[in-house]
Amino acid sequence: MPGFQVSDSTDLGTIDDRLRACGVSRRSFLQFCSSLMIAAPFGLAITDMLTPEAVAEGLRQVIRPPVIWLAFQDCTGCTTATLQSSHPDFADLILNVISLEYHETLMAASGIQARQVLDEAVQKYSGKYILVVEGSIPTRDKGIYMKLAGRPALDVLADIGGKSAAIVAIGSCASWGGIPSADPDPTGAVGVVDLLPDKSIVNIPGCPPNPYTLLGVLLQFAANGTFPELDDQRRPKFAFDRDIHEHCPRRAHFDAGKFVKQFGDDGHREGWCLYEMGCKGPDTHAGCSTRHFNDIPDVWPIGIGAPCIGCTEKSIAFRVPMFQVVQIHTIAAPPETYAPIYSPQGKISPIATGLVGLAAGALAGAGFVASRKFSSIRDDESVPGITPSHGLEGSQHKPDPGPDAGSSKHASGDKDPHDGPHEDSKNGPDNGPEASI
Ligand code: FSX
Ligand code: SF4
Ligand code: F3S
Repeated sequence: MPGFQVSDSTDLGTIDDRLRACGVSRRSFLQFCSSLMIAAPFGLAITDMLTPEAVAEGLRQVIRPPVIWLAFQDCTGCTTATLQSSHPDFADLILNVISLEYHETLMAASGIQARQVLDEAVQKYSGKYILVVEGSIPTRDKGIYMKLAGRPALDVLADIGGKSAAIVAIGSCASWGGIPSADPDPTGAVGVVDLLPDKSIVNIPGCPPNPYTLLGVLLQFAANGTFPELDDQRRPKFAFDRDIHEHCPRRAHFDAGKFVKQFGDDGHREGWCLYEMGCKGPDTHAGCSTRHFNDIPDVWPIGIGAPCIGCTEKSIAFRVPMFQVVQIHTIAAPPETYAPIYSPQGKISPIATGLVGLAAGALAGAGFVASRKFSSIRDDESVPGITPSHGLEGSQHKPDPGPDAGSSKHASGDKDPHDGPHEDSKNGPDNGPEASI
């Protein structure tokens, strides 16, 4: 790793120096690196290495990046989520791997003393620090609705953001306005990217966002001087490339047509799907379903029985009423998703089909693994011993979606995600509970 280039780095020191000085055990740091690898298995340069030991070794040599953290119109949930953890070590470790130069909510100083700390940090690390912005920026009436030390937040962001090496907008408020921008939006709240479109900015939306995503982004920048690959909304792909619905533990209930109809009903107590309660999971890109908050299993909205409100999506959260049902655009519902069965020799009994399927599946699976290991042809996913013309290949990899598969049916405004299996869902979304935020 080339390391973060900070000329006056002697007082920052490497992460290793800091861990030693603070008496952080090797075991704690390894656990931290393991968590990071689980949170970001792909798409983050620092977790491309094979083992937590290798990641830890690489990170130890990295110079702690200087970070200035500004808070504008926010609830401080972003800071709280970052520092709140069931493992006390986690919060400590975050503060050990970055050099937090200024964070007005966490620091003891206030008033003129805090202002001096900020000025000194900006001057000392000008052009080299990472600015983390929490909260939205009010723009209406020349930004008079929020001032820091007598200066409108607009000016503070332009000044301190302009001198930074890069900016991380943490939370939905800083990414695109968030709650303060909800109708009627009295302050004209916007995100950082609206005001500094030419800066290098990463958005980590979420209300609150996942702390591991922030940490991964900061560490990659510190280690390589780069940000991870971003999507078209400047969100790191490693954390936002899939939607909640793809990995939701209630997905089996969605597929089976078992929906909660009312909070507290039997389906709700049984943990059924919250789609008809307005869950925005099918339209929301985030990793909450697999990376729960505070390191506590099931601590995330759907895990505690609340529908996802789409807090990471600019076009959904605080825009679409909380209990309004979303349309299913991107997936087909059963039975359309079941792979077709091909029978090259006429009719086969259902039992025989099942047994042959099991055996063929095992063989094909083993062959597939072997082919991935030994094939020298890039993207060659053929299964040894099974010719491409055999029906099995088609059913394994390229199921015929059928004429109605995909989004066409549901994009037409059909309120119910299922036509077939979902017989008990007589309440269309329009009959369900309706409320706006
Ligand atoms: Fe916004 Fe952060 Fe929501 Fe709160 O401070 S993203 S209101 S959880 O936490 O800015
Ligand atoms: Fe989970 Fe919501 Fe999808 Fe239901 S609609 S499976 S609760 S993400
Ligand atoms: Fe937000 Fe939905 Fe996750 S509301 S926290 S994206 S489950």
